[in-house]
Amino acid sequence: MKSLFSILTFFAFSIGCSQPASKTAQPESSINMPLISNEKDESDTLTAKLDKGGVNDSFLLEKEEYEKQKLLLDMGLHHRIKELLNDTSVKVLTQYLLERQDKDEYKIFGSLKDIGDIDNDKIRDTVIVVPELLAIKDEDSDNVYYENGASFVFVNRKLPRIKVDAMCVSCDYIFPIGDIDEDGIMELGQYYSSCASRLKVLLVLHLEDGVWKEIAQCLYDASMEVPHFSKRIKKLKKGLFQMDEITLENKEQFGNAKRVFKFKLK
Ligand SMILES: [Ca+2]
Ligand SMILES: [Ca+2]
Repeated sequence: MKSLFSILTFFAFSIGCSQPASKTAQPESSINMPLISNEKDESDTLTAKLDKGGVNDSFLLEKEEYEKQKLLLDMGLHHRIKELLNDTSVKVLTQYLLERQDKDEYKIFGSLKDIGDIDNDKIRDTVIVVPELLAIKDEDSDNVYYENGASFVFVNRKLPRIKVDAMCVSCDYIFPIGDIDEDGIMELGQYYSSCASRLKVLLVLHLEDGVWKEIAQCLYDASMEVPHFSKRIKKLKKGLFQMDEITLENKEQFGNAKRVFKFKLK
């Protein structure tokens, strides 16, 4: 994937879900929301510190905590995101959310997409997109660097989240493709958008040892939208699936825009 992604560049931020909340969503009352006694006073104090130039580590921590508390009080924010705000292992981009609180696009952070029963427990699963600061390990140097990204987060806590190192993300970019290896968990397709480039990537994800792993990929050309990207990955039989790559480059190089790749998953 690294080689494919290296040809893409990342510019704009655009996170979204287009489908309405599922009936499986849990009520807001299930969240234990801490209270802020006087929000305005705290805001004024923080602003005063900023004016004095008192920006240091402790100030940033205080600001982060203030943003977190403000979001926890927001009834429009989905309870699953609030859980992540209280999870020290996840760094939700609080400022990103707050900057959008009064805009229409903010509604997506209160809604879910139903993507079917992924773990075969007879309960349909729902997914939401969460903006997140990601720790990414460089494969060559082993150094860790941080990048704004997002995650597909399932309301079903048994399913781990899927991290995306870009911010052009929509709930529609993740979709089930069937249980290819028939282990009881659906494999997922993912549309990976670089925001700016014509060439995107289609990925196949397989849940293994509690992590969604990329097991196959092909290119997606945004200028050739038919058929829809979710129709370009098919299970052929147990342990075998196909990906259709349709690009202008294929047409120029091989005389046919469509190339078919077959993969095994045992
Ligand atoms: Ca399920
Ligand atoms: Ca499977």
